[in-house]
Amino acid sequence: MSYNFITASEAASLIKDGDTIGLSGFTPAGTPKAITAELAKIAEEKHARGEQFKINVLTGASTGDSCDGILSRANAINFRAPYTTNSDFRKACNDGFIRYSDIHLSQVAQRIRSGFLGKVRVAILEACELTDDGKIYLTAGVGISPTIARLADFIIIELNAAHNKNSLIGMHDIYELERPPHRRPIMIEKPSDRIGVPYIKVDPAKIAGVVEVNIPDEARGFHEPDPITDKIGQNVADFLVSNLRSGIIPSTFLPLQSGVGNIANAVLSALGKNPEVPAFEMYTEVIQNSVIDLIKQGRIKYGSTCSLSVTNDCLQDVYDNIDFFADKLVMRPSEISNCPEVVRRLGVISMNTAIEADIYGNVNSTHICGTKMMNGIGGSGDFTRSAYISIFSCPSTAKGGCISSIVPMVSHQDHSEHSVNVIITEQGVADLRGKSPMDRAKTIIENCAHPEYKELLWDYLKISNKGQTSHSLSAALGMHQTFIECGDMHKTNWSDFKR
Ligand code: 0RQ
Repeated sequence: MSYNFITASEAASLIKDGDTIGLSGFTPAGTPKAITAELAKIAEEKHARGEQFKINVLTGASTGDSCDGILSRANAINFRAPYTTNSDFRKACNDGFIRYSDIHLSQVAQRIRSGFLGKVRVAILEACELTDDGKIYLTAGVGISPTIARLADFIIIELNAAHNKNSLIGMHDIYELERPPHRRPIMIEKPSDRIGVPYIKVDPAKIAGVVEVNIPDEARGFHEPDPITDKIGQNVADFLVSNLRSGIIPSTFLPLQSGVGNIANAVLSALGKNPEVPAFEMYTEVIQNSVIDLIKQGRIKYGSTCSLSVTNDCLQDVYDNIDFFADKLVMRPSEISNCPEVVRRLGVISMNTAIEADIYGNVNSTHICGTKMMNGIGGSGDFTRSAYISIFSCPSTAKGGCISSIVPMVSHQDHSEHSVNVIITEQGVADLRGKSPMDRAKTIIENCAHPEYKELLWDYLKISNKGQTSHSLSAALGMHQTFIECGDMHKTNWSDFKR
């Protein structure tokens, strides 16, 4: 191969203070790992000499510790978009050291293309194969790779031998959208439709260096299922079955999207076990272990995703059995995997997790007590707004019961009452479709709030000023304020808040 093979440290030295770098991948899956770690070392050395070194980082979604963790600890990030799950990053961002812009994941590539996020100088792509004529075959995640590869001044490849290229080649469907007004319809009519090519094609001269590595993905494990997540999963499955029986969901079922985490795993597992649910398809942004298990059992027929965000043994299982999986999986760029146009056309049922929901059906997915960023909106908005049925689930309480996840008014709003169809906790299901705000308040308090908080919420309605959406503006965040002051929402006393 005629490329310039360099070390990760040499590659990192090509990146200058103030540069914007774009990374391949989506979640830790498919994200480069070696060069960002070297960049952190450069930052630490420069900072020790009193020199400035900070970069801007654009990604598909979250990354692993070797990007967000290491770079945050080295105080090497100036600006970052669009989503992260790293606790060191979270702290640095909430402490004001990182400028973080939380963007709907389907919109990141478009915003880069349109110049909203400045100039991408370097694209770092993790690949399993690279050809002399500039074909780049990605690994376990796609994200914004096609766009940054085209727009960056130069590209660095992390050629990662930990991935099995013989299995991966052919699993991607790479297609980049045109800029308006030249954009054409996205011709996906079912999750398995392919519209692109299995590689990114660039001018080989643009590849400034190739770094050979052998580093497994930094996949996150999950907690063992617990009775609360299992009950939420069961409630979601029962709700979907009731909609199947009534004909709202057709007998062939509809494609599902599911967010990341334990609740998502529990929901899919409950659906998989339910004999009334026919084998179904996924049109989603991340595929977790539970989806791979259900594909093996024949319960999921097809998975369209942006990444295989699975544990390494699960990924190895896919690679080892690629003859079985090849016609059941496709990985797409995030602007296609999460595209509202396609979600609306396919009738996707979206299932995401809330931090809190209010009694009228507004959902906060991102901020703790209205101020501290948790992770970000991810793809939840891409799917929710355009879904055939949009579902949010969460445990009815957090922090040992001291926080009610059902509150009078959300302390930060990501998804509005206009987009949220159903709220589900371990307590039950609130179907908000076709209901007025007051109908919604009654069904959410009755079915989703924890019994310890129901009376408080009913009392809130009594002290509210009546209107289409009844509220007491001075008391609306009273449960949050009480938690901040006393550490327990149970102690809320509405008479403490002037009306
Ligand atoms: O904190 O870890 O300190 O105990 O939030 O909560 O219950 O473990 O649930 O890991 O599934 O995360 C919404 C954050 C849920 C996630 C959120 C505290 C709680 C705990 C985590 P501890 P759980 P999860 C797919 C689509 C938005 C983006 C999205 C998320 C921690 O699902 O980021 O859906 N979603 N993207 O104690 C204070 C509350 C709380 C609370 C929970 N009301 N107040 N703390 N917590 N509720 C992803 C992609 O797009 C790639």
